[in-house]
Amino acid sequence: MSHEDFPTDRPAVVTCGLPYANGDLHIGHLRTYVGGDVYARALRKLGQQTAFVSGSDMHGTPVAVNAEKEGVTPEEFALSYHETYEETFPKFNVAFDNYGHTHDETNAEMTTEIVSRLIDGGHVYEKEIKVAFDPVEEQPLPDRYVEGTCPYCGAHARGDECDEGCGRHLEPGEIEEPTSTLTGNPAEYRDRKHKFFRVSDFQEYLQSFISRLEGTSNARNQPREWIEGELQDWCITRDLDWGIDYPEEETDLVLYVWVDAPIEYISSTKQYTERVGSEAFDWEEAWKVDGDIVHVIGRDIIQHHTVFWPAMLRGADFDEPRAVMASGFITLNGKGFSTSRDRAVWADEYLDEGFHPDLLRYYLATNGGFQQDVDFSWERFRERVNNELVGTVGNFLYRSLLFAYREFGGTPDADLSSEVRERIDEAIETFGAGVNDYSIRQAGDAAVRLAGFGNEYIQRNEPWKLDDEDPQKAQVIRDCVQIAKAVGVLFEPVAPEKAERLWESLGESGSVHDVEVAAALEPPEREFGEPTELFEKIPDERVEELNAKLRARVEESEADRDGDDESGDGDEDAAAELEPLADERISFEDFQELDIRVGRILGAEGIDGADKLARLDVDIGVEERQVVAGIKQLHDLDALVGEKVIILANLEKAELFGVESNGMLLAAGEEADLLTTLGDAEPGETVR
Ligand code: B3M
Ligand code: ZN
Repeated sequence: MSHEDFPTDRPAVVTCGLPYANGDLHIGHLRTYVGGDVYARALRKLGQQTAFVSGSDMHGTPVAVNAEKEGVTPEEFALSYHETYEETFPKFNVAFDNYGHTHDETNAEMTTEIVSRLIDGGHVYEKEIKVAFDPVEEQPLPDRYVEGTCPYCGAHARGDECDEGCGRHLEPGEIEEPTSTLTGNPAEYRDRKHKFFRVSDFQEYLQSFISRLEGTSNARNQPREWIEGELQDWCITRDLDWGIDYPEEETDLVLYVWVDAPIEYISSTKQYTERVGSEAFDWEEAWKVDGDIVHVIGRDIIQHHTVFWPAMLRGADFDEPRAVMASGFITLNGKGFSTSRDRAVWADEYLDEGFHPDLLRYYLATNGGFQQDVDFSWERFRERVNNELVGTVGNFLYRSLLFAYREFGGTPDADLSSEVRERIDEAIETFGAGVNDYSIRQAGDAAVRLAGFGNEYIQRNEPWKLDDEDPQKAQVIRDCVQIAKAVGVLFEPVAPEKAERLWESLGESGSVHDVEVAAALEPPEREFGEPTELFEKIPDERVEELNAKLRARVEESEADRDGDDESGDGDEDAAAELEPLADERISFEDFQELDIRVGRILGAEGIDGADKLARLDVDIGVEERQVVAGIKQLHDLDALVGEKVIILANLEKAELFGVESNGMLLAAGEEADLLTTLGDAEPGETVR
């Protein structure tokens, strides 16, 4: 069952999953926000009336727990992150029409209205359930305040989700062997009265909803299993002070964070209407009558968006989502991001390194399909920027516009050839089909491919070899300027700022943000100035430098964690967990490529300014090496002199805190227990 293609004559709302106002953003978080922004811009390019909204998720135990750790109120804590997010998104050209938060009045009112409608409709009931309690503190332990074992898969689970195992939403009382995350005390289950939303009232509806739902296939298929089986009702209240009060009666319960969070999608749209007027965008038309609602989320929250949320909307008599686009996970150099280990590229850090936001947008939007997992590495980033943005897009634009400027002072007087018209038409079509398939990669690639065609076209026609009098010369350049203009229009969703610069250098008036795809075929301006390069190459050394920085940071933070554990207030769970064995085997040849040597420490000293790093001089027989290692606080450096150690000698060089590291000291475990030999192997002998 499919909806009418975009553009429709209904208002569209594109939403992004609300970030918990709970910590700094890294580039992994940005994937869904960039994705949502590209999608909203692409819809507008097709002429679709679109509002793009989101907001910060202020409530819930993740916020409450962290605020408590920092000794501030949840409100102060969440607001400060909210403000950071509000500033950060625009820096990446993620331009929400409205970015609110769940703790404001609009959302409190909207939530009260919707929950009251569910109550009035008879979809909410009270039930006595088991709730985890800290018996020492006499405190209820909702959600993340409790951890234990998942009853479904046996994995370690925290609060309301099994985030390390089967990924299921967990209801209060379900976690086995519960302990308090605050005190470490074993928790006990006590009877408490809570409110439940009868999701099972909507089973039949949800089954038909899912058959209509568009978006990425993970979001359309995964819910089937839940919806076919017996639907569990959903506990919508919590024993917490922080949240929106349960309406209509005197209780000390607040609503579960997952009730008021998605409602912010509606509240945020309403705030947008309040700002621009309902002629410009009518939130009620979109949410209550007939709109095209597209949710862009991470794949870990598919169940909330395809089961609980549509049931709530239906129960409260609102319109249903048209599509859910669920992104895959993102890794960094093949391993998960870890905010606690500082193993991340932070959003601010990326910008501080001087990289343009559109480069990252391009990477995130087109490096694989939206629902596929994506790996980020500085190496791959450099490769894609240099080959695709500099080599294909930038190269075509610069060479053709420079030629046009020098020879014709702008666009030559000639008609567009039918070959190029058709090729641009095809690009517009691919772009539109990408939008309708919810493939931002396809929409984003359309411009890059067109630029690739432009390169091939100018190369094949060699206008530089043609005589000034030859009309063919004007023709080829006229075509190239048109291709450049079309690239600007079609690349705007992915690289808005770069596209705007191109637009200006084409002498176009107005903004490329405001034009639709048809502008790609409108005649270019007759005159324009000398173009400048749109993209710059990233040198190899930058990649080495950035990787080394990341490595140093992770080492610093691991050493930090060790320090914390020693003082006894660290996370218990980090203490002695063994990493699982690697899945993949390597060949003997691969192993032989590692040049591992016996070494002897000749000198060791701490590096000024770095808490954890030490500089070592190591004799490895064939030569002396300077090696940097994160052992400053873990060993008595003076006592290490004369000790035999093991060095990976052919690791690429890195610079850590301004000191070159030429090799790696091998060590085991969190305490950096140094490897040595049992016998009398001499420095320089190889380990095999
Ligand atoms: N605040 C973040 C998450 O679980 C959560 C999203 C809410 S979307 C309505 O990814
Ligand atoms: Zn599980």
